[in-house]
Amino acid sequence: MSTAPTTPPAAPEEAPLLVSTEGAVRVLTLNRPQALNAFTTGLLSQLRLALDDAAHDMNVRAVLITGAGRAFCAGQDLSDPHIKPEFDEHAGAADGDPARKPRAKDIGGLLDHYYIPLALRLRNMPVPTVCAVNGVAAGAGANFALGCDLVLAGQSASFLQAFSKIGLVPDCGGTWLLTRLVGRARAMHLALLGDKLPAAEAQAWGLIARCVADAELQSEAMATAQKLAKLPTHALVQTRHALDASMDLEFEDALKLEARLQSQLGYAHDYLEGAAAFLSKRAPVFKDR
Ligand code: T3D
Repeated sequence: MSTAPTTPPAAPEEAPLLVSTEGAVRVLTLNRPQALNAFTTGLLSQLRLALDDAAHDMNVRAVLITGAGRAFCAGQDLSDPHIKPEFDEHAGAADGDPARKPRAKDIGGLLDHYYIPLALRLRNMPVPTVCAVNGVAAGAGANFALGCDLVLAGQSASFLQAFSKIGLVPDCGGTWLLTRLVGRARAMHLALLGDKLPAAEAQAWGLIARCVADAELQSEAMATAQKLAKLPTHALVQTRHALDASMDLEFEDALKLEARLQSQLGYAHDYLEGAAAFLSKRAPVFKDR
């Protein structure tokens, strides 16, 4: 008796996100190198859960995000069935045939459901975040990177607002981040043309903190994250809050916000520890989160 041939099960895709810990630094590595680490809904969900987990783990004092392979992230995976346009069936209509009409999908819904919670989760992390951009960062991949507190990029990395080339506007916080980081003229240049901005120019423009040699990127980024992890975490996070808020405040209101934050921080363990350690010429041990 013969049995019908069976199709071997497809090899499961490797974990799209790798999570590890070095000391007090949680490392998240986007891991879809065959698609330049493009975001699928699965990867977006895992990333958000991993950030939630880092936020709630009191042993974590900094998060480092990077990509596997030659790219950091090519933005939304345009072949993801959740967003790929479907085509109305039409007898004889082939690819390129004007009779073959794409059926619209709700991209805004995808943003509401996946990207907005992720971007907010990243921006409101209770610990500092570092991004090591190891190659091209495009579309939402670029803006996710730029949403981190400190962005380092390897010399061969580049940033591109790929949206205009496919008929969209910058998302994942791009409109807000770009204007604040590089000003309107350069934000418009990046957003309208969608050209690659090499890492060295990105540093010169003030888009990122540092461009380093490719071979040194991961060690530099880890050293930066470890350094942040030893600093007073809560004060760092309040610094992020004050700097972001300052863009929309009058000078006097910024002064008042600073005073209010110092009032809170001045009663906290880390300030008392920092001042005491300075006066007794020893290294401080910060604890607040
Ligand atoms: O629905 C929505 O769109 C809403 C969400 C929007 C947020 C967004 O992020 S929109 C922007 C989406 N991203 C892009 O438009 C970027 C598309 N990719 C590129 O422009 C180029 O790939 C890069 C400039 C990033 C890199 O170019 P290059 O020459 O180094 O690599 P490549 O040959 O173009 O790509 C290598 C492979 O990755 C290739 O697959 P293959 O041919 O080897 O099997 C390519 O198809 C794949 N890939 C690259 N980007 C994406 C992708 N696959 C799916 N989605 C991608 N975004």
